Amino acid sequence: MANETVFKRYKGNPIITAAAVPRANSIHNSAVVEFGDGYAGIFRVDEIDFNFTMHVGFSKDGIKWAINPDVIKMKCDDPDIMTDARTYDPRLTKIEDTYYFTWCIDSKQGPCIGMATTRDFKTFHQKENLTIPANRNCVIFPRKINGKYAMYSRPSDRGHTPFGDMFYSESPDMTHWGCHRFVFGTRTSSWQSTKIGPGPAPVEIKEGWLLIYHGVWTSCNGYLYYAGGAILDKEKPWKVLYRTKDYLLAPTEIYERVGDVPNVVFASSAIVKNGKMRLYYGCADTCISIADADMGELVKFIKKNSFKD
Ligand code: BMA
Repeated sequence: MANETVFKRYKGNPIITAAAVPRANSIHNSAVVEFGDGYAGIFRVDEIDFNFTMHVGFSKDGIKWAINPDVIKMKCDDPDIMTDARTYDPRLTKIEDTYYFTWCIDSKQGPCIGMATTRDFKTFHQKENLTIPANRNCVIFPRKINGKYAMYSRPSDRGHTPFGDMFYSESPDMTHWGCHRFVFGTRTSSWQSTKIGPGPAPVEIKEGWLLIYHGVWTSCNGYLYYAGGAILDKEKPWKVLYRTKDYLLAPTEIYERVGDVPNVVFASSAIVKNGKMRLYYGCADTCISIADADMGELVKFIKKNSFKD
């Protein structure tokens, strides 16, 4: 085991593997929220024919999960909204009593961001896509900012995207998006030198918005994915207050190093409870693990390890 920063890995990692769903080749990069007296999640399942599907799951403790073998079927009132493409990388955000669920639609014109709402994790209503292609990384803020819904996203290309900066956008109605602002991009000579992208929904803290994001480095042997942390201004979340120079989590464990896409930790959900953050992250595009950090230590680490320039 390599050095750990403030995140401590759960000893029983990985907590979810392909064995959880019939026909799964892998289960990774997925979304989890608190729900009722336990947890609910939307899981990315890459099937054995390489169709990428999404499945609902429930858990009492957030560690042992029952994942529905059936693919989520969404209701959609508008036949012009695309519903038949491969789907991947879900994220979940609760705003008031509604869960907003975004994912990447693998459209013929390139990846773009789809969105649906649910209140009960039984019925899902698909709405307008949040972005045009190409964009495969999007997360919605848990409350309106200055009266508008808000999101971070990372425009991309149709392939494996050897670049990527993050942008902030706002909307009065979750359909029409504008006021796009650059947030931050890559840093040379770093684990975040190829591309960066938003991870779990931003968490509101005293100092601003705490964001866990992924950073990618291209080695002589391909991409490696890491997790970093940033704190952004509360009223103007495109303004960076702190952003980690050191990574928070790196692919060091065998289940993070070995898999369908080696050397990946991909943080996609965070549950903050009792002063702790539990991160759910995809490992090597094969399985899901968790790691916990004390919120006070996490904030301290981000502030202390921030770039000075
Ligand atoms: C995400 C997805 C995956 C990819 C991954 C690394 O953006 O596009 O398919 O392999 O990054 O986990």
